[in-house]
Amino acid sequence: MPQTPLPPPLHDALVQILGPSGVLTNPADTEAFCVDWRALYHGRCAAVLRPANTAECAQAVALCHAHNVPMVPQGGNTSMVGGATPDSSGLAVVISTTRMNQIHSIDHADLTMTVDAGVTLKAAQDAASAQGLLLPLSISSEGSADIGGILATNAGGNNTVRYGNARELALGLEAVLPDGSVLDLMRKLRKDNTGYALRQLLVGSEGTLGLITQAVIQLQPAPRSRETALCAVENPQGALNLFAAFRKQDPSAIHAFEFMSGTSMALVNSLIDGASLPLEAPAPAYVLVELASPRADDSLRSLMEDILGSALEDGLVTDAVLAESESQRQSLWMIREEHAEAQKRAGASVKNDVSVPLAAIPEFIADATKACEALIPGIRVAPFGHIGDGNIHFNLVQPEGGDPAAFLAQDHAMMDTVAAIVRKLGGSFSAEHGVGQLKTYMMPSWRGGAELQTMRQIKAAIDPQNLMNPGKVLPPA
Ligand code: 2HG
Ligand code: ZN
Repeated sequence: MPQTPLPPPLHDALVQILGPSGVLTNPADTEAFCVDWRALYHGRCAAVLRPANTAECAQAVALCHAHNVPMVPQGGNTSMVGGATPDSSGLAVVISTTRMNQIHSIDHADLTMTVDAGVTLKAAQDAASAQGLLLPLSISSEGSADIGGILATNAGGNNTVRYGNARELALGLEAVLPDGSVLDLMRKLRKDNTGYALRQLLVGSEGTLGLITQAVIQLQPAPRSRETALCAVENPQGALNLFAAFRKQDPSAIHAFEFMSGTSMALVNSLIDGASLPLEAPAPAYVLVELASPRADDSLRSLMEDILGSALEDGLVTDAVLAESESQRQSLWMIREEHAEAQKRAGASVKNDVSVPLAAIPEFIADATKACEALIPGIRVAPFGHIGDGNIHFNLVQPEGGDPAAFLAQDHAMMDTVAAIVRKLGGSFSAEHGVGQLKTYMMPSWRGGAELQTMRQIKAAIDPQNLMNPGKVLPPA
């Protein structure tokens, strides 16, 4: 029996449209859709709907709209901020995009991919790569996160430093609006200056304005040369100086420039099977830098060696290893990609996905570390992230052997302590993970006045009944 049954006429009409396997109501089947990746939120739902295409999705949404049923869009369920988890009322339906999973076409003239929302980022990357192209967005959760989710949340990740966020890759978009109408913006145009940029309004709206069903994604020629290195540095300033050295020589060659603190790296080494530091000794901080180019010559190798050679001579870098094969490159990336998982295994953690101007990063990390250590003795401050974009995951892991619940009970105190420093330095309280439900409480003080008011007016115009992903992004009025 469903926890809160759908009205029978609605249930029957949904089964008619989606088929019996498209409407899950058994709690054993729906439970996984009601808990977020970090298990911070345990919601309930009346059903999980699994449309297989836009037409099914639009009809299901129109029915829910007519019955005043709240809808929670969900892709790979990898949100870090509870953005795809229903509340505890049990009244909402989750609309899962997993069955909308066709890659429709790859266009070599325009370098685009036309793809359904439920295709995982990894599957889309692989399809591009099989045709000599690159889908230039890479995130740790790419095996599960899907195209609809990465666009709805304007995901960032490891290649933002070169290609921008998901927003920059979305040439075209299709979405089902809260009343079931289909917004067809599936154009492939780089130049189209005709009215409000509605697709950009949908991108980053976290499912609160509509459910993204398809997209046209901008691709790039696949790199034919790549150089990847892991470097030990003394501190965040050292990482920034190294970034400046690469940027000065060839900014377009930098595909990724990632920072990892010694604390965070140590968690990966101790908690992730197969991870081991390929350097002489642990260091206070590390950088993973990747250069890439569609050229097949060896100029990247000499660029990497020249810059790292001087950096080692100057003492800016204290040790470094260059990947000599694709499998070594994968091992270096594995160490970086497993930071979130390692922190999850280390116990309860509080995530501060913040950004500040590049020059302010050392001051931010130093001040925020001091403040958090004063707030909770024994806390493990484990920052890492996309330092080339000014985006640090300033994550706080519970004291070893401490009580996870007691630690999490202080999450707002920790988040507010960090946010105060971020604010002083002109940064943002959420650089790439979005607002979801975790950070709605911060919106009035950070995005108040005309900014929040305009957001509320847009929401009210598109979703007057507040049915699409209610409780996310915007705090209660
Ligand atoms: C990453 O950069 C993800 O690996 C996850 O954004 C960050 O766990 C985190 O805080
Ligand atoms: Zn990240």
